[in-house]
Amino acid sequence: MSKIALVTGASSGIGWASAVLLAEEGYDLILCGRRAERLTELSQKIPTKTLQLVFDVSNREAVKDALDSLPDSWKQIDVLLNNAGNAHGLAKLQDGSIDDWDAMIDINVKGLLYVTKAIVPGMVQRGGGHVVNIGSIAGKEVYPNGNVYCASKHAVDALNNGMRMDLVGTGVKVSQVCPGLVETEFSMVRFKGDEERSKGVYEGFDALTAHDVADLIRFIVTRPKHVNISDTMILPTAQVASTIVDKK
Ligand code: NDP
Ligand code: 8X3
Repeated sequence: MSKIALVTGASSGIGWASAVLLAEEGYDLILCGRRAERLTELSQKIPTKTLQLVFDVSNREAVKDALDSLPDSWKQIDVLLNNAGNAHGLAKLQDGSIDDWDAMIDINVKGLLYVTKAIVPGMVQRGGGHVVNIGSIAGKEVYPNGNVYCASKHAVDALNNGMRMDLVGTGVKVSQVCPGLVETEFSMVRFKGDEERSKGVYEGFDALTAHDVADLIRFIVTRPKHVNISDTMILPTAQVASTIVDKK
């Protein structure tokens, strides 16, 4: 029987690259995101079977409806890649936008939980599966102006550890990947479409590519049954901490 992976945030960046590499490993893919046209474009590049689910992870009903709508032949999900997320804004707490805070908590934390709750009970019932959570270096340390984004990724770090404890003995693996600076649409979203500012984030050093991170995800999900890579951090060689990047 073919293996099935569900990727949230497959319409861009790390999620897109991971879907491509998981297909290379033979997985059929459930591609999730809000931008349907992007998912269609991606599905045309994937040689295995694909199914697209267009929903907002922060909308609890939409998550449930989307996952309930899966045909029976797609319900036995082997790998859940909890990747959808973004930073919204970069400002001192006293100057921050409450709408940005809501977005980050609702998408990065609650969205991850809603999707997990819809899929993990089935994995437990089947006695196997693998949840890979995309955290961040921002979930291991904080940096100035990163306040709520860092808090949301610290929450992912805690949930990753909590999930692994709760799922021990069920056959379900839980792993986290915490990247440093990866050049994707991330900064365009954070800076609300300001191209100049976004480009500046990745200037003067070789940032990670989405493919670099996807390659680590591929490694994690292809380990033997008795091996779980519980937590990882992947950084550009030029980066040693959130605020220490060797820019030329
Ligand atoms: P991108 O902006 O390129 O991709 C983000 C993805 O998340 C898109 O596919 C987007 O799809 C999806 N997404 C965002 N909001 C929602 C939502 N409400 N509902 C459903 N899907 C949503 O960024 P990255 O690939 O870089 O980010 C992926 C993950 O990696 C995030 O969790 C991010 O926090 C994390 N990360 C990124 C780093 C970086 O430097 N780039 C470093 C460390 C971690 P759509 O808009 O179509 O809904
Ligand atoms: C994304 C990396 O440093 O912008 O999680 O927070 S950073």
